[in-house]
Amino acid sequence: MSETLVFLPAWNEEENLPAVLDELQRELPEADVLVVDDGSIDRTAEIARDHGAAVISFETNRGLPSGIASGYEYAAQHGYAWCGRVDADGQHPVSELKRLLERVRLGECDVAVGSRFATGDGFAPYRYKPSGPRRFGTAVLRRAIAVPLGRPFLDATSGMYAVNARAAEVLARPYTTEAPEVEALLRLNEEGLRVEEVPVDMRPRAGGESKLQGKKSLLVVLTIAGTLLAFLRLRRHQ
Ligand SMILES: Nc1nc2c(ncn2[C@@H]2O[C@H](COP(=O)(O)OP(=O)(O)OP(=O)(O)O)[C@@H](O)[C@H]2O)c(=O)[nH]1
Ligand SMILES: [Mg+2]
Repeated sequence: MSETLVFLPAWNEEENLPAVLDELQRELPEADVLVVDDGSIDRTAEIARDHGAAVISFETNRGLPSGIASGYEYAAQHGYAWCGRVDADGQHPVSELKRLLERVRLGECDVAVGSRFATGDGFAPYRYKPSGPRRFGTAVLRRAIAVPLGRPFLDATSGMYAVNARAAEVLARPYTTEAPEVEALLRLNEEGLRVEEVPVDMRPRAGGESKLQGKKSLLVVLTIAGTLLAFLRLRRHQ
């Protein structure tokens, strides 16, 4: 068994998964790979197995928050020292995850989050432009999240993570909102874990459909706002 697990939440990603799993094999051959197949009705699970990945399959779609918790839970239960998460749609270059994992392995932080919006180290500002309504959501979230964290955090919905065992345990607890990454940052902050936002490049989704469209994206923005409000109210009453 390897010391590192990389997991991918996946829902009907047969189109993108082969390239992502090949890239993982090429760039991070030492890592074990887990695909959390969330009620997919395509060949997601089969492709994952054919590529030698471990697979957790849910009968029906439980939603991304469950998929994320399951990935970290698997890492914690199997005693992995390090755990990475990338999307199954090809947006997260494995070479970038590798850099995040290195920082965590060196003990520079407990959690490294890949950021599209952070700058420095040769990563130019405005290199990634969210489209239409997402631009508004991103701007609001950026202002809101800085309040409970007590510091700026530019890409609070990024799913590209590298974490150590202690953080994996914290992230494995069930999520109560539709904004699991935002919830994760608040939780890590409460637990006093060191979270570093690391500039990375991300790619556009390679193929297939975004799971975050129309009504669903509005729901996410609303739950993010709700999560933050509930958090602030709770803190005021403590
Ligand atoms: N387990 C699980 N994974 C999901 C679910 N919805 C999306 N995912 C996966 O989560 C990752 C992110 O989903 P995307 O639809 O790409 O969301 P996004 O990256 O915010 O949106 P785009 O920029 O449009 O790609 C992908 O690997 C999806 O397959 C779900 O309900 N369950
Ligand atoms: Mg995506």
